[in-house]
Amino acid sequence: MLLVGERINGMFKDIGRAVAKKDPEPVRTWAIKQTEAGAHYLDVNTGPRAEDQVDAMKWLVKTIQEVTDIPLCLDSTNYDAIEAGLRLLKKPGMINSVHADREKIERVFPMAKEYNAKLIGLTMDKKGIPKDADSRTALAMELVAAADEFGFPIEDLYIDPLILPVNVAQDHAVEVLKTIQNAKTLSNPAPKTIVGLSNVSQKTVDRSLVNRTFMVMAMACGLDAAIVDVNDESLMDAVATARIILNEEVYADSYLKVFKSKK
Ligand code: THG
Repeated sequence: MLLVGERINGMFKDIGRAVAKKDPEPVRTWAIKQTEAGAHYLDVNTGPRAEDQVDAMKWLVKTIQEVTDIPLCLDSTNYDAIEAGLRLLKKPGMINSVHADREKIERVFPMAKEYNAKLIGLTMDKKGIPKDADSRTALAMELVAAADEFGFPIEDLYIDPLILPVNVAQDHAVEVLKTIQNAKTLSNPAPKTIVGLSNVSQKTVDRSLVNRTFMVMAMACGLDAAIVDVNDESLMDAVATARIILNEEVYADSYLKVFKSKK
């Protein structure tokens, strides 16, 4: 399970403010905290309010790389900001994200290939996010076909079926789970799958419980990666336990300790 730390995102007030004022402290703190908690990548999102997205992305990437060696997942709808970030990366990173939309595909797949980056492909197009699993899977197939067309390694493509808050889009969650299963049938080798986990719990009363419950269900459907709150210990314990139950890790009474020591 590849875990991407979600916390360096302008959506959070402290990070939004840090980006606006170019105050490195909150960014450094969260880069270190997430690295220590076992993140494999860090999501980097300037937030919608940053005036100059290119400049904000460059500043974030530099600031983070001063305190951690783990690779970065550049999260933006502004491809110039993503490319500016890619140029500064010390290690091959991840692009978050491309839509199943011809114009975006033609811009992003060649860029991902050039910078040797992994790529997240969202199952949405100009019409938005479809509800049912079959429509989401059809968009995933367009992304798989694009990988083939542009000579992009399919195992570096992460299909994201876009989980939505369960309090307002309750009928989507089960469709997302089916899409995760379907993605594995699209090609051989198959693309990987990822979700932005915390979306599912937005504005619910016990976010951590909703997050970890959906997480283990998605893992049972074959999920490969997730953008998560790596500092949520109950989530990390659930991930470790799900790996045991799915027989991906050998059981020992000390398995939680083992999982933590691998960080
Ligand atoms: N797929 C992909 N990328 C993504 C998402 C996705 N990137 C962003 C997001 N979704 C995943 N990251 C987060 C980060 C924070 C929250 C949810 C998802 C979140 N934030 C608090 C909130 O909105 O309530 C912020 C409030 C605060 O504490 O300041 O929930 O799906 N590819």
